[in-house]
Amino acid sequence: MTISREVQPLPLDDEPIRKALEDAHLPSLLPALAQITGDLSLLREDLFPETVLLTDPQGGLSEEAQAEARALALRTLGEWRDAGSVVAPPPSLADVRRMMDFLIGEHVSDEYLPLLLEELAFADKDARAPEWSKNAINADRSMRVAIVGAGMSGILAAHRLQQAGIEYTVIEKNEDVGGTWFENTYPGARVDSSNHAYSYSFMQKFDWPYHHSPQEVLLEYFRDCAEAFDIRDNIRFNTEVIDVVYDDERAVWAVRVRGADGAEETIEAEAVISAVGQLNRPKMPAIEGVGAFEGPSFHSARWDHDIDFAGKTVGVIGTGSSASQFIPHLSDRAGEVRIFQRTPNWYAPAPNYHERVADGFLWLATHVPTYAQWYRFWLFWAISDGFLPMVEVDDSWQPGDEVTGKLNGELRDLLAGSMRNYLKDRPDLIEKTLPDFPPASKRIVVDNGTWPKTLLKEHVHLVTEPIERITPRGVLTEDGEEHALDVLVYGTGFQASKFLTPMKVVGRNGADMHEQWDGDARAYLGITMPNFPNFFFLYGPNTNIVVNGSIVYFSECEVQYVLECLKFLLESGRQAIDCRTDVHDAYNERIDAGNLKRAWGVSNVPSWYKSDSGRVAQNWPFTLLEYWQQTKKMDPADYVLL
Ligand code: N01
Repeated sequence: MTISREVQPLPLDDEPIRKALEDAHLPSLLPALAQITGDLSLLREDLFPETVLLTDPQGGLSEEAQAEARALALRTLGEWRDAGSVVAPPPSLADVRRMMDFLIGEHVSDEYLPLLLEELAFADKDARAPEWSKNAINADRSMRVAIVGAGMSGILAAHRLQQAGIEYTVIEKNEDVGGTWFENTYPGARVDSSNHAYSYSFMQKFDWPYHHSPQEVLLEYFRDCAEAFDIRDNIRFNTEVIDVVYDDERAVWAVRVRGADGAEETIEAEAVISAVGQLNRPKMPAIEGVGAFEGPSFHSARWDHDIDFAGKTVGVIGTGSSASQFIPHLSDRAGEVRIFQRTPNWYAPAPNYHERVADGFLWLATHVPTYAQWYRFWLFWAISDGFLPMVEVDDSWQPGDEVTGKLNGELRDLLAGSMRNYLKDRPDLIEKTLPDFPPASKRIVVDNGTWPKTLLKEHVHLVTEPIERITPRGVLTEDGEEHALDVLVYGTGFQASKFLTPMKVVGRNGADMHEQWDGDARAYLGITMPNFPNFFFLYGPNTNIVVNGSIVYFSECEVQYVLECLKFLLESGRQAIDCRTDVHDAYNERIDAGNLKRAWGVSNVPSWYKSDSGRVAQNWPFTLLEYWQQTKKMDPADYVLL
């Protein structure tokens, strides 16, 4: 078990404290000190952060103010230790809000307070754990749940069901938990949101080694969670779901599965939770000749670790988030790299992208109670709803405009300035890499300069000529050049809008899920859809977040809602709930209108955010707060009760 949530006692010697404070994130540290001592006078006006920006983590504090804050922290920690290291009683709501206001340098709006308290998850209290149990409500009722997938969302759902005493089986096609973190083992794979936010609110890890940890660390975290939650025995590994069919008479789902030995079996369940993720099934490009290449070729999510790239000419199709992570690594090994880029990307600077967490920060996170949680809160704020206006579409926007509004223009200037700076001696590369579409039209790739630096290497070639076809020898571009390759890697993404592919799901009265969607997946709250009673999606349609927040947060909201639905079934004695069509349609109209006010909605740039029809099927266009509010409680009036 590597999830350290233990806080060690402070040493008697002040020196290690003084040393650690050099790496302190001061805006988070002072509220932590105020909390453990109960002394709110530590939140001094002269030490108030002015901004919440990832690029300015000390909140704009001057060097003198930072030194003053460190001295204050050293004194406070020493006195607190000498008085017995007794953590003050939990702060009042008013005091918590003062600490929050301090940390972000502005007034936290009242409506955010309950949400943020959940996210902070102080005092080992899991604020989102169900406070009820199945047997206490209805011990006789059969309530079996089948969860499809043991990735981040599936593990979470299993944990919550277990807490509520509900019987469940997780069906996982892989041999282990972890989902995307199990499958994507390409070199350079790491989480591009900050770790301290990309983790369960109730299972925060205080000792992340990196700000953006590599794949193996994330996989270990999710393995450890599965272990700690004691859910592994309920997971059927190496087992794939073939189809899921609803029995109208009995209100029971039949989940047909195939094990590793090819044997099929049917599992019955009163409810099904799909936790299969959006970015799971690799997408091969619609290019003539895919499969014709005679050398080794593979998709980034199926990395071939047996290949020795030394001295080889490697071609890569795609420049999305995956390719932007593995190409720099390939360029360190291969003799030559040819990158085939169809559309350029915007790159967001993340200065600590490859940095280890500084020793002092780590020390404080594991020695000062609540410091790690306050840092998570700071991140939550820095990367969440405050960022949304930057991708808003102003009324003045016209198709073809390079920005969607004033703030989007400022974002564009920032991102373009960073790229121009790196490539200042190569106008040809600036020309090829700077997009002519608004930032956030498709996913912004996170980077700390590694990408442009890779492009500057002599043996790396960025090919922007469109691909005509793939040949036995390599890639033929439309200018007639055949790029001879030894290895071809497809960094071409996933079948994101084909939700639940290739599973077949048949609901009430024989309704087929994929036929009902007709290539355009929709759901109510991204969780339920008409004709599929007691069938719930996690990370379903329109629940992907583009700029604001961590997807773990969304899964926590979704699972909370699903649990509310199950509780309703137990309490009401109803067999099933089926989403009302009018509720579902009205909801989706609002979502569609919302997405048309965002850069990704109005832009015609290709991206996995859209289904084949061009509708944004993936993204949530509103605030995190709104999703939290909508999923907190289930309203029976939204459902046909069966
Ligand atoms: O896939 P993508 P990805 N001809 O779909 C190109 C998450 N993720 O695997 O832009 C030529 O973004 C395509 O070109 P274009 C993250 O959410 C997270 O990189 O469509 N090119 C594009 O360049 C991310 O957004 C992390 O014109 C073709 C590329 O292939 C999502 O996964 C790390 C083509 C596909 O890019 C998917 O990222 C990695 C064709 N026919 C990924 N078809 C984290 O750190 C496609 N392309 C958590």
